[in-house]
Order: sequence, then structure tokens, then C-alpha cells
Amino acid sequence: MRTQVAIIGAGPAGLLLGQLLYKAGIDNIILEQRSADYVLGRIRAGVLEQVTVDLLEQAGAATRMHAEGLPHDGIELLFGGKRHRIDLHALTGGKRVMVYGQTEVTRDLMEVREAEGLTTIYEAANVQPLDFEGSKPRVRYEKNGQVHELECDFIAGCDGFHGICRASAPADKLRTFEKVYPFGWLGLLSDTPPVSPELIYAQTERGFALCSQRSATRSRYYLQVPLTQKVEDWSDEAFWDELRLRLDPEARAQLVTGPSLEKSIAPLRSFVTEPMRFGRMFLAGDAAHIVPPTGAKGLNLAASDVGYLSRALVQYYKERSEAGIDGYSEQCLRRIWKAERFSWWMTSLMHRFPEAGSFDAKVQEAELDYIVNSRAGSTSLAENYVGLPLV
Ligand code: FAS
Ligand code: PHB
Repeated sequence: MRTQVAIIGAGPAGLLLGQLLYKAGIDNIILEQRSADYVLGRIRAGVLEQVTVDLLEQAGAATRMHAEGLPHDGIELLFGGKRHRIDLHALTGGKRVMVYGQTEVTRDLMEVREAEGLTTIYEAANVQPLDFEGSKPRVRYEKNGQVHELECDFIAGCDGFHGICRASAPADKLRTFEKVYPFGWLGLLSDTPPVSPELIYAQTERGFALCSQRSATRSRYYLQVPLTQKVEDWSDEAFWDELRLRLDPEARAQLVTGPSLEKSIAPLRSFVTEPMRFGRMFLAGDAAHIVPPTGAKGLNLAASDVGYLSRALVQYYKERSEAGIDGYSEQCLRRIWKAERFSWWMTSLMHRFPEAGSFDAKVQEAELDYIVNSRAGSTSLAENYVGLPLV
């Protein structure tokens, strides 16, 4: 079997890349280790930058997002028992974010791919990228007990943090940078109306909390929890009780609780791989980098990587130019490191660190006070939150 681009991983990065390449007339096949239902069962991100919205439009997968997504012009920071609105729209010359769950983005991309009759091989086992440092890369995999080989011109490693592609890169040609945070996020999804029209990021003495949403009837909440805790330690009632303790009186009064549809604990880490290209294999999305979700950047970075990669591959096939693929890694990393900084900064600002003392708490308080009372401070947060322009 042969294709021009073999994509490993059918998460948002792989599916979006597949669509962008297809729209440009570039043949591609996706190999995914799990089933489509399993991929759709993952509950993750919820906030899309304009860059991501634009790429989904380019991919022909934006109709339902525009019909059901929620454009948001602001967020609120809650600290000292009071909420302060950050007017994203006014501070960034009219930009906003789209609240629309990653699950729905993935579903939309799966549906358009299927409608176009494109090939996604689910439940592909033992996927292995091979000979990518030469001119004839290939991908070996097993399906229904048969070993197959997919010949290709390029391999796109869109297989996430635990994938095979980064692990297959030559160890002497790869550098990683990592920071692990001493807490996790306990997330809960419920069919209850959002506590407030916009997202609330809460910095409290009991720890961080985030009130997000998926629609007018579905909410997503997060609590900072110690890494020692397990999701089994948290009944729905315990979750709601703790969330109430981290909200202001108005939000507490507005909170509508209900049974959890999903509940899980995600560890927080910052991670970057350099470079993101190894011969004819390119890494994109979580395969190359991870951010703590505080800045709502993970899914959006995956999208911008794929935007750069699809442009580079189009340049190769249509203009026979290698400039794009040669510049891919450096172009991505410039954007990635700015998002890593912002995500680290938001996490450092909004969470209670176990080892922090009273001085650290006062500095956090002063920085929050500065941000909400300084146009420069609020603008810096706003322009990073809505997403820096693609360069
Ligand atoms: P993904 O991990 O989504 O997809 C990779 C795909 O590759 C998976 O389907 C996997 O099954 C497949 N794969 C792996 N190994 C393979 C192999 N060897 N062969 C074939 N296929 C293989 N981001 C936010 O912006 N906000 C959030 O709130 C947020 N919450 C998160 C919570 C959790 C628990 C996690 C893990 C991540 C969260 N993220 C969040 C980040 C997340 O949204 C990612 O940025 C996003 O899924 C990245 O998409 P992909 O790069 O496609 O990677
Ligand atoms: C979410 O809705 O899942 C979400 C929103 C904003 C974040 C993180 C997660 O910063």
C-alpha cells in the first residue's frame, strides 16, 4: 500500500492534518491504535483560538462549530473573593475565543473525513515508523493479525505524548525540556447550566478552580488536587462541596449541580521536544509538546503545528520547494515556546504550590492586582489567551 503522507494518530492533530492535505490534493492515510469510539470518549479541551477556528474552516469541518459553539469575548479571574473581567475582545482589537469541546472538533473531523471517503485505519497495532531518515520512509503495522507496510513520502507523528514517533527518533538528535507540576486537575463534566456566562479562573487559598462549559446545558469544572489523590477519592458530592468553597458568593448561589458524566484527574506538565523533524518524519501536537491546560493552549498548539506542516507539504508537492519542510521545526518552536511560557505563567499565578510560603502568596496577590488594574497587564494576558498571530 502507498500514500504520499502517512499520518500516525487520529486525534485532533492527525485528523486536521489529513483534511488540510486532502483539500490541497495530497493523498494521506491515518493509522490509529484505538477505535474511533475510544478516541471520542476522551474529554479534554474546550477553548479554540481564532487560528484553530480558521483552520477548521479551511478543512471544511467548521459548520457545526459555528452553529453550536459559543463565541466568548471575555474571561473572569476570581481572587480575594472577587471576580474581575478580562475583556478579551476590547483588549485585542476585536478577537475572541470559541468555546467548543475537543470531542466535538474530533467528531466533526472524523465525519468529514469519512464523508470524503478517506482512509483511517483504526485499531492498528504495533505501528512503527521506519526508514524516515532516508528517502523512502514506510510505516509497519498490524491489523487483524496481518502485518502491513505503508510506503510513503513523509510520516506525520500526530500520536500524542505517549506515541511511538518521538520514541523512534534518534536519541542523539533529540532534546527534551520538561517541568512537572506538584498537582493535578480533577475534571468533572455535567449536564447542568454553566455557573456564569464566561469562564471563571479562580485562585483561592484552597487551590485553583476553573468553571468552563460546553453549551448552555453542559458544564465542565476543574479543581486543583494533590498528586496523591485518585479520582475514586472524589464522590460527585465531594466535588461540588469543594467547588462551592472555591467560588465567590454570587457564583456559589448560581451553581447548579448534577451527576457527573465524566470525572478524571489529569497531571500537569510542560514538555517540549527539539527539533520536531527527523528526516522525513515530522512531529506535531502532543507528540512534540505538552502544556498545563491553564492557558487553554494544548489543542490550539496542535492545530497551529498542523497548519504550518500542511503549508510546508503543499509547498513541497506544488512548488517542489523544500523551504517549508526545512523551516517547519523552527517556525513551530517559536510559537510553542511562547505558549509554553504563557501556560507556565498562568499556572504559576493561579495555583497554590505546596512548597510556597507567605511571601509567594503575597507576590501572586500583587501580580493579580496589577493585571486587573493595568491595561498593559490585562492586554498581555488577553493577547496570549486569544492566541498570538501565526507568523
Ligand atoms: P492526542 O493525544 O489527542 O491524539 C493522539 C492520538 O494518537 C490518539 O488518538 C492515540 O490513540 C494515538 N496514538 C498514540 N500512540 C499511537 C501509536 N503508537 N500508533 C497509532 N496511534 C497512536 N488541552 C487544552 O487546551 N485544554 C484542556 O483542558 C486540556 N485537557 C486535557 C486533559 C487530558 C487528560 C489530556 C491528556 C490532555 C488535555 N489537553 C487539554 C491537551 C489535549 O487537548 C491535547 O493538546 C490534544 O489532544 C492534542 O491533540 P493530538 O496532538 O492530536 O494528541
Ligand atoms: C475546558 O473547557 O476544558 C477548559 C477551558 C479552559 C482551560 C482549560 C480547559 O484553560
